[in-house]
Amino acid sequence: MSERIAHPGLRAKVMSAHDAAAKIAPGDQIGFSGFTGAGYPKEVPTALAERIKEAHQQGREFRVNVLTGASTAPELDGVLAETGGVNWRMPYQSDPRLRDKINDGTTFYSDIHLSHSGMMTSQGFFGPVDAAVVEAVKINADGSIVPSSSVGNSVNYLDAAEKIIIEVNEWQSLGLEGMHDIWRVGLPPHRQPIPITTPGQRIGSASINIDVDKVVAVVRTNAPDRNSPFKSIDQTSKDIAGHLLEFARHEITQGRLTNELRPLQSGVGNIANAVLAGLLESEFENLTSYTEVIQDGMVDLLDSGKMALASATSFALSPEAAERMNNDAERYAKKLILRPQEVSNHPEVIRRLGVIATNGMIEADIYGNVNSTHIMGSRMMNGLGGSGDFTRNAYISIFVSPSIAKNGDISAIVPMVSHHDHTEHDVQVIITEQGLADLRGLAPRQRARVIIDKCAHPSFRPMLTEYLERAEALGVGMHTPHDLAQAHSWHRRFLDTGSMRP
Ligand code: 0RQ
Repeated sequence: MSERIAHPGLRAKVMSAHDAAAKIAPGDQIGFSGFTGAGYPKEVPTALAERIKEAHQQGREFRVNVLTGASTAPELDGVLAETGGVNWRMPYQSDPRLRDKINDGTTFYSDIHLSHSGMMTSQGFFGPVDAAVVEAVKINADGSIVPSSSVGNSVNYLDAAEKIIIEVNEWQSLGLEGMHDIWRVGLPPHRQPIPITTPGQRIGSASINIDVDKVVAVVRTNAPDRNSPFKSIDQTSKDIAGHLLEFARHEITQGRLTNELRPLQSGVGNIANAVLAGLLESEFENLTSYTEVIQDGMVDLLDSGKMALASATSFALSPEAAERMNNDAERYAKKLILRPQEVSNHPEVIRRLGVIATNGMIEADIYGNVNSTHIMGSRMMNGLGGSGDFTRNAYISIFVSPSIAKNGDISAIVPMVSHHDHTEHDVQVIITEQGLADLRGLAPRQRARVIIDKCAHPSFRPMLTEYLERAEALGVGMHTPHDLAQAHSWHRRFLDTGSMRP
């Protein structure tokens, strides 16, 4: 135990998850570690959920506010959501049970840019943080903690919290020590430039210094992260990846990129993994990544030598890749950096480095506005995550999606998006399996024709052209023509009939 908890005072605070959870009171606002299923506390949230359930059975009100880095896991978001005791949640989630509670109105959800979430907490915008519950690989002799497989917003939560609970997880490799780079952005008016000029630069410390007097409990755990296997890469994803790589080659011929490309950011999921797999077989060399999450494809690129290094705030690995990481963390720490999300997603650094950002979307409209979050304008899917941080500030901002969803009943290209996350001003390239729309330098009506021709599914193309021509004929304005009476008729039709098709 002294290897993992080297501070004697904190060793004396080791207790069960049940006893630790008892330190949390109804109404508390809790900042948890955790980002995309990595580095979240494994036992205290479940013990807290038990307390909440008991209270509810006895007719007592017990609700808490849950703040994290991003999505977590069934053992955190899932168990807490199930109790109906999550009052408010931010900034990102992807848990099915929590999603249901958000969509049935039980839980209020603030979908916030990931780079803003920690900063706004530190600024006090959400009120006091009562507790921080954070997973660590180890606690050093000076009380500082080595985070585990994500950093997320832990620094902000540990700084702001009145009481701290640390879970020390023995499943997490001690070799992760040295992979983290902890740097505090601080508060205005004393902020300094973030001195990162290349993705691999280390600017801070390997552990998070904390006020040890605030620690009320230390809990020992031994449990894996939620590592879900990746689906095998389907043809649609391969086609999308192919268009993206062709585009990169075109940019090289135009002298706007070199064979090293620029630091890559990619969202999570099947398409992102297909792009990374495509890069593995490509001619591109000496790649780098400045992103949020390290997924399998990136580890493969590092192993192959195609990628020189990657900077992120978290892992999102399959069980096999997580095992590889755990067995060989010390070696990977030379090529991988995990930073606070306030730094990994900071507009200043993203803009400076000239990141190429690629993210998934639910739908885009003919003018290039993008909806990443809402099904039919109302139902929350996951959240915006870091897509806005990167899209707005990228060198080239790209959105990818299959052209149709739900067996072809839904078109990903619609007359007008049913919810806006990324405006036409931020979206430069849209890719579906059908093709790639390069929107740079195009005015709205030009964009519409390119998006319809290149990205829409052939079965929806005539309907989109008809919409555009009708909107132009209305003559309300030829800059961004819309027929407002019909703009959401496709979504309405889907809600009425189960299909966007007439
Ligand atoms: O539904 O799960 O029932 O099968 O949405 O869609 O095509 O598998 O794509 O997993 O990449 O997710 C935008 C949600 C895409 C994701 C989104 C249905 C579809 C399927 C999933 P099923 P796919 P993906 C980095 C950056 C925002 C956050 C972000 C996302 C399910 O990329 O959450 O970018 N992005 N973060 O059938 C109705 C449509 C639909 C639709 C797809 N138009 N209407 N349903 N679906 N399009 C990470 C972080 O920030 C942490």
